[in-house]
Amino acid sequence: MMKKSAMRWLLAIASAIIVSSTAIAQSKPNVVILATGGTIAGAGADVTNSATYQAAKVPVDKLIAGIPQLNNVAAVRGEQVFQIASESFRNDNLVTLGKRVAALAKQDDVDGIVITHGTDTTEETAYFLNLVVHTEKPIVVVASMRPGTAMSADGTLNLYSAVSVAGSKDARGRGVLVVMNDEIDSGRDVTKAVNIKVEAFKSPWGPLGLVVEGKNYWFRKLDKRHTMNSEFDIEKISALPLVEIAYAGGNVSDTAYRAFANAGAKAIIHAGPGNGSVAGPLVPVLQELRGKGIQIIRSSHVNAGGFVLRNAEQPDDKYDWIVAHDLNPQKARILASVALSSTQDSRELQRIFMEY
Ligand code: DAS
Repeated sequence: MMKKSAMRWLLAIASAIIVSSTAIAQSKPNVVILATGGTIAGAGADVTNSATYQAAKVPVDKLIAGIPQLNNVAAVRGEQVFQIASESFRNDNLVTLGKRVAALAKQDDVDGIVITHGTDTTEETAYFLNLVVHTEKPIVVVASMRPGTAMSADGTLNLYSAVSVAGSKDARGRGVLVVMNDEIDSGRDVTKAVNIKVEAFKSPWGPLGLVVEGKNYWFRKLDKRHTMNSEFDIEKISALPLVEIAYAGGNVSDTAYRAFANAGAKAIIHAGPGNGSVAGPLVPVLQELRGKGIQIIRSSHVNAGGFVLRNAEQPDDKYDWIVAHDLNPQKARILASVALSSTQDSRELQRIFMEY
């Protein structure tokens, strides 16, 4: 018969363990992982296949089970929102994802959200969420350049870092973030600059910070409007208007621009060389399309950081055109799509391009 003192001692130990494990559980942030597909969920035939594989194969629960260390930084649960390669994202995928993120961000039992995504359009989704989700909570988009089946796969550490950042109090209020290759970038600025290296993502004006072994090191904050300070709200968006991108270099013709106009585009992003330059013969065509009510937005496809200055390359005031400021064509399309869901006024649109 165990002595009463020993029983009391055991009960005291047991209750201390329960209290401490509850405290630890409560001290860990709750992070939800929304999986959409991409290489981070990819699988190749052999460990040497770092570039030959099928994207969007591994389900979110398997991604989470593959990194038991996630439990050291957060209480994690997953949802499979889509299972697609991100080049196949449509506007309605953006709206569906945005509404799910906004709904989760409102929940008291959610401290941060991670979105696993393909690298091809990470920059578009991250910018879209930055514009339309009203929350201070960290929202982190994460991808990988190699499938989890490859040697030196980058997805495991990227996802661990992303969950760690999403559960960090010091990541709150910084806008939507992209965590890749130890960097914490702004969803507004970052773009996929190289399509075959692990160091694939670049922000023309630099990252916001670094994350190393689960610790964040911040260097700057995003100056442009975002999330809580955005005039756009996913809860007021049911569909995005059609905005198309026409890529222009030498020997450009008006074929694409006219085809987009005939297809009902509300705006055409002119992805021009240099300062969003417009070839002489194209100017009257864009003026004609503007006259039909289509917004013309001059962007630059220079890859290390475009910066289109209003009235510098073209008399934008005279033609009633818009400049995309430092947004690349694919980001300009996202902002134009969101902005056109609330205004058709070109002066208002130009304000929006300078503020977001
Ligand atoms: N096709 C790419 C995508 O899904 C694969 C990747 O790099 O994630 O964006």
